[in-house]
Amino acid sequence: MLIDPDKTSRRQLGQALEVAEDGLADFYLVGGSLLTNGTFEDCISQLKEQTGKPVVIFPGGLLQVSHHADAILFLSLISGRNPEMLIGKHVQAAPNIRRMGLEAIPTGYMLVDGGNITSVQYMSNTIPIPADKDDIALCTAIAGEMLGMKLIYIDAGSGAKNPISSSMIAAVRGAVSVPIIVGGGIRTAHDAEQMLEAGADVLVVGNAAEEDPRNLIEIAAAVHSFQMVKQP
Ligand code: 1GP
Repeated sequence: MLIDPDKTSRRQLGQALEVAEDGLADFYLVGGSLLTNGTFEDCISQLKEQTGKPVVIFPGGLLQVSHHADAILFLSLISGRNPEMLIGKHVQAAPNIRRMGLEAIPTGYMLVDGGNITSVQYMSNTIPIPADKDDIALCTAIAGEMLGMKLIYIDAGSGAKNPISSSMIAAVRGAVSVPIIVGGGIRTAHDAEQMLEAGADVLVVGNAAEEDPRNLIEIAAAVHSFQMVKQP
């Protein structure tokens, strides 16, 4: 479950957590492309108080670091050609992350066109991979793996109209051996099943859970029943 601290008050977070824990979310990602409320640190602390599940930062910017978290996705935006997002911000963030003792997980982040301009596209000043260009996605993922990325995150962006296609996930799955995270616009258990069948290892759900917690429960149930069948 992705939690955007700006959209989630303390009370809302408490309620969301109850549902997420009942619905068996496996872990929490926290972050956003643009955070303005100054509640990031509080949000992480509250999560750590109320759940035993991993709390992982999905940073949209340099200020999104906290020693309370379990780890941070150390994202390099490999689908883009903005040097700041490829390495620049990392140089600035690295000493801070090291000092905090926060686990940094090297993640090749690939932004894919989800049918609308998302905050991450605008804020990162990068062009997403066209949704029908599976070959570009798979070559980008291979390059990411060769560069040492431990995860590939294929994201259509928060609130994407169209989630990542099964064919793109399958193409990337066939090309890399590291785990694949997929997110952006996942709304139903059916979306989830198709993505898992195609080879996704982790699904990230934000908006659909905010809109109706039952969505998260259904999606989590689909993920866990898939795991039971495929990896009993
Ligand atoms: C965005 O992948 C996440 O980076 C989640 O997207 O909010 O559309 O579920 P949604």
